[in-house]
This record gives sequence, C-alpha cells and structure tokens, in this order.
Amino acid sequence: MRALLLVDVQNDFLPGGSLAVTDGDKIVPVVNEVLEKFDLVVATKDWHPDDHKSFASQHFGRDVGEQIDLHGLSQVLWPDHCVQQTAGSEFSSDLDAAAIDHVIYKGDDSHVDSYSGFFDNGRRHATGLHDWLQAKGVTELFIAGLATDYCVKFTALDAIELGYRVSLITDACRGVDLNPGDVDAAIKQMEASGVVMIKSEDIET
Ligand code: VGL
Ligand code: ZN
Repeated sequence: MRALLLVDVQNDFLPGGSLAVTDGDKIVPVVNEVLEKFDLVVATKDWHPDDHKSFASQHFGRDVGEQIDLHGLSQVLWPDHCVQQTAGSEFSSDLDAAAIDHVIYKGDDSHVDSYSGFFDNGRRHATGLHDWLQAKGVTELFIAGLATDYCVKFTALDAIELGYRVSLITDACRGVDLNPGDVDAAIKQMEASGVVMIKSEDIET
C-alpha cells in the first residue's frame, strides 16, 4: 500500500507567513494534482505552543537564524510560527484539504522541536505517524511539502530508517536555504540514504 505524506503545507510557511519559504505557494497546485492519484493521504502540521523554545522571541538577546543549545540539542531559532489555533498554522486555503485522511501534529512540546513527522528531534516521543501508517498497511511513501531542508528532510530520513520505500516529489517541495546550498545538500543527503527523487508527472495513478 502506498500513501502520500504532506509535510507542513501551512500558511506560515507560505508567502505572507511568518516563516515564509520562497515560492512555497507554488507547490500547492502541484500537490492538489498529486492528491487525486492517492487513495491514502496523511499530512503533518507544525503545531507549536506560543512559548515554543524554537522561537527566537523566547530567548533574550537572541536573533532569528542563530543556533543555540536547547536541552543538549542544537536548535536553530525561528520567528514565531505555526502557533496552535492561529491562522498561520492552518493549511493553505488553496490546498484541497478535504482529500487528507489524517493529520499528525508535531512540535507541541515547548522544550523540543520536531522537524520529523515521526519523532521529536530528541527522538524521545513518536508522533503516531508510524503506527497509523502501519495500521493502514503502508509500505511506500511519496513525500511533498515544506521545507525541503528541514521538516521534509528529517521526515524522509526517518521514513527510510523505519523501512519505508520513499520517493520525494521534488516539484512539490521548496526549502528555506538559510545558508545557500542547504536545499541541494538536503537532496543529496536524502538520495544517499535511499530516497528516490521523482517529479509529480511521473507518479502513476
Ligand atoms: C519547519 C522550521 C521550523 C519546517 C518547521 O516545516 O520545515 N522549519 N519549523
Ligand atoms: Zn516549527
């Protein structure tokens, strides 16, 4: 069984959002077309409390983009984003969200970030995504969403480690590129781990 896994297609990652990914909105029509090809669709939502420690605003004298140590884990500081129950945390209104069968929430613990849709960055807690996919008999994942060099990458790498066959729909992803080259490096790292790079048009119905 195959499934489409949408990563964080939320307003704050789209132009106009607080952590806007360049051209993030360009993936939405591509995702909508791809959605029709899958019987099973699961989506993640970045879902932070307003005092989440990945927010630069929570650290006196620190700026967005700086790296800190957060309880022993390296943490990039972000603008406040995807705060629970806010408009920024909602799916893009242009996304055909009715086609989503299940939503996985991540990043809800103030003290640890969760880039992967499967585990928090400390790998202490599972989100329930693996259990859900297993219950549905999913062995093959097609991944799309934002951002290529953060949540998409860590989700794809965990999926490989958990034993899924993983394809990344490259025209349905965009990255942050905080440091230029980050997106290219992320693609290379995923490929080296066994993720297959495909285009949306190559997906069979
Ligand atoms: C993400 C940075 C912070 C992502 C989430 O969805 O890639 N990036 N939180
Ligand atoms: Zn986040």
